[in-house]
Amino acid sequence: MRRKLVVGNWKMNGNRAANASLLSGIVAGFDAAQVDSAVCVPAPYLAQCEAALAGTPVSWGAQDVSAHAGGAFTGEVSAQMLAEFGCRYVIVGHSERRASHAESSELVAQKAVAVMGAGMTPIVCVGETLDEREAGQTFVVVRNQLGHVLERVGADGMAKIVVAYEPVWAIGTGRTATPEMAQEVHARLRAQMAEQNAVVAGKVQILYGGSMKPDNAKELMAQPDIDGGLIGGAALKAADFLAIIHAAA
Ligand code: 3PY
Repeated sequence: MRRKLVVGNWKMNGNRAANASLLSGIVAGFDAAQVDSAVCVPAPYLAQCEAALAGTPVSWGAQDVSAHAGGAFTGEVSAQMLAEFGCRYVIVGHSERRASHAESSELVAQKAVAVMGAGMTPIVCVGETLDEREAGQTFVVVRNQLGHVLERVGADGMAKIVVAYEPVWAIGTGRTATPEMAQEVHARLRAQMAEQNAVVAGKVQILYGGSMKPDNAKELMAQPDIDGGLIGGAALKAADFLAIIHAAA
């Protein structure tokens, strides 16, 4: 039985005062022993998360990482640096980065390897655009995106990743995939992993992301292959984030 995992993706939001009340609100209301939870925050707030969340059941992490270990890469943050701040998870390949920073699936795979090399768990995002869905290309696109990562991490490494299916057309648009649409893709992703190792594939958490909210979370997470959520806007309000966590429990 896979544990549910609910991860907040704060994106480029927050300030020290707002973060403090959001984090304390989450900790105060988090009582779902059956659910794993984390917040992935802008890098400058990792120290604040470490101070607020260490010793609580809520984990924290980052939203991106450099594929390089160190050196002349102005503006980049290495996996080792994130690990020093106690990060458990690092999102890689979010569609906003694939689109606005031209991140290729190969680069995303290298980032996943860097994250694992520093002892953390990459949350590997995959997802199709509206044009790709309408052209019937959804499964081809997500298979290719995940395939790059699987090729690099191998069957053993696969046990140490989390996958997030985030249809691009559902991100920041208020549109959500129906539970059946999402389940269909999640099942395909798991089947793809099972080609490498069925036992391990059965253990990998596959999250749904893309406008998951308190009012649609339960139905989505009731699907057999949807093991939690990667939450955008609803992760910025403690009450909404907690409602999603409770829907997962
Ligand atoms: C969203 O729900 O908007 C997301 O992009 C979550 O990562």
